Amino acid sequence: MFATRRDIGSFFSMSLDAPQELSIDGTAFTVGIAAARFNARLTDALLDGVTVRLRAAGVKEKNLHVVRVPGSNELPIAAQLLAARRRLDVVITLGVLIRGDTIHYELIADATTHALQRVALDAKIPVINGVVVAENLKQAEARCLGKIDRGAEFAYSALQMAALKRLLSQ
Ligand code: DLZ
Repeated sequence: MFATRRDIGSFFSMSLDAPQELSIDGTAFTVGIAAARFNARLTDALLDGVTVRLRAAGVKEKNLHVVRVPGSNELPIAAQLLAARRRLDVVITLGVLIRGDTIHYELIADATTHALQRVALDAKIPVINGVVVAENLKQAEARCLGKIDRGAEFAYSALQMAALKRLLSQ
């Protein structure tokens, strides 16, 4: 079942506790996923984490639409094209940006974050910002391959937002 109004309302209260995971039924959801190829080993791990969690929630294989783009910079346009082509409940964008010798990564991180918000608001479809921004490879690995399962977290955010969209579109 979708989360109820009361369940969703509870997300808006501030708390220092980690949010308790709700069981959200994803069997009716259609999900678009755009994943960068840059830092492929890490991005592929994020993609695995996301799809495992979505399937566990009941999202059907035929309702998972995955596209790949060169790097995180291309995620907003991919999200926009996905949103325009299909009737989606949510789009998840995945990338890994690691600090280099220049500020290039900061520019991409900023521009991508703003553009993803714009796509979401223009298309009226939730867009999950699943771009891991890390200071170094070790930090990125901890978030994509290690104890911190960002993929599962992004999938859970997507399920919550898909449920909210359905609820408020009724
Ligand atoms: C060029 C570039 C660099 C230096 N670093 C990353 C990165 O850490 N993560 C990532 O996803 N993409 C990177 N890119 C590629 C850009 O996102 C983009 O694909 C190119 O600038 C072409 O527009």
